[in-house]
Amino acid sequence: MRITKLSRELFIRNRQKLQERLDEKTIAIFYSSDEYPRNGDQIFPFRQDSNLFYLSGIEQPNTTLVIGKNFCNIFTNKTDPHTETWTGHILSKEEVKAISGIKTVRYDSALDKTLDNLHTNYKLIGQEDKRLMNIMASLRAIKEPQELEALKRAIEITKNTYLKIKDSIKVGMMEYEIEAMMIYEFVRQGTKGHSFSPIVASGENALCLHYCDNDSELKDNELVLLDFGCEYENYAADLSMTLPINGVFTSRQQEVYNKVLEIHNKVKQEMVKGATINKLNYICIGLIKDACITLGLFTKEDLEGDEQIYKQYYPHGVSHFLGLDAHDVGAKDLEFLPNMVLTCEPGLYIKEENIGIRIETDVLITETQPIDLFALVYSQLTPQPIS
Ligand SMILES: [Mn+2]
Repeated sequence: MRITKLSRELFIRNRQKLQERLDEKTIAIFYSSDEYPRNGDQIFPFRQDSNLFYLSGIEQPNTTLVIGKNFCNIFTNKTDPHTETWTGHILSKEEVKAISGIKTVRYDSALDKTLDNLHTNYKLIGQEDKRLMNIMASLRAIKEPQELEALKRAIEITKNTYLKIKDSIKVGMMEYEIEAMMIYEFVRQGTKGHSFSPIVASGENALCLHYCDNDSELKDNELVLLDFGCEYENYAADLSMTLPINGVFTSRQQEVYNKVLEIHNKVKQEMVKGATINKLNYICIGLIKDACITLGLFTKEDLEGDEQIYKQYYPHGVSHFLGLDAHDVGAKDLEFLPNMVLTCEPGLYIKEENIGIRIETDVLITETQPIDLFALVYSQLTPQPIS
């Protein structure tokens, strides 16, 4: 079993924060992810449920956390030498205790009886409970120092990878060759891989927002849009960059790119304490509409006739929370507080001109100015600064 490098103080603190929000009469139950069969005797790679990891740090299946205001038990698999021969070490009770900081570790054979007993005096709730999930989202949105370190490391590795890719892109390469560089660099730098399916979208492929076939040839005079990030200690990076394949933008590509970059910078400045994703979307859509008019995609009169007309050029939102999930928990009306991390990702997609451009970086909310955690890569990325 994988053992997290994050220390138990984080998980102890996370549980305390949840316990402060639970009432005396409620017990919350968090289950680990299942192992999903792939084919034959193969299973998909195991990824722990994000809430269970956040509260315990335990990375194995068949784990259940039962937590109340003044109660905390964790249930795990009994160590079994036969299984261990084939699939590796199963954590002992002592190890679970050491990783999670939970004092009462029990085998999962005792779970049903424990829940039956608790049921008589408490209300038992699980991940289907909306209020509990809202609490988890508001807790997970604000990062503890150890979480920020993990996120920064994920971003650093993604940045290093991007810089290598940027210098090797050539006309005639296949998209999957770039995907191969991503996974090579991620694993070589000590991560388990991607935090989501990577997008390497050249030419018209960039018009499909979640394109991930990555099997086309990179052609002269076209752009390639990369949207990818690694996962480090279960924390996700998320970066989108768009480059001219032959190294030089056409003047039209440059014009559209500069608009997206300008919008990215403007929206990023609004990522301050008290703002919300809803507010960023509102600001971004205003900027997109103006940009579309300037770029000649539609006129002011067209917009007056159909205020949704911009959606064919910009059909997605500008930001999402980032953390244990690439599209992390956190509502669109959740007010920003220091130590939240969100993406900033405006784009423009012009089908008739074969242009799809998105610029996305990861931004830390602070007491004062937002900090672009990709700032370094960003300055090196810009093929030509806005004039
Ligand atoms: Mn994103």
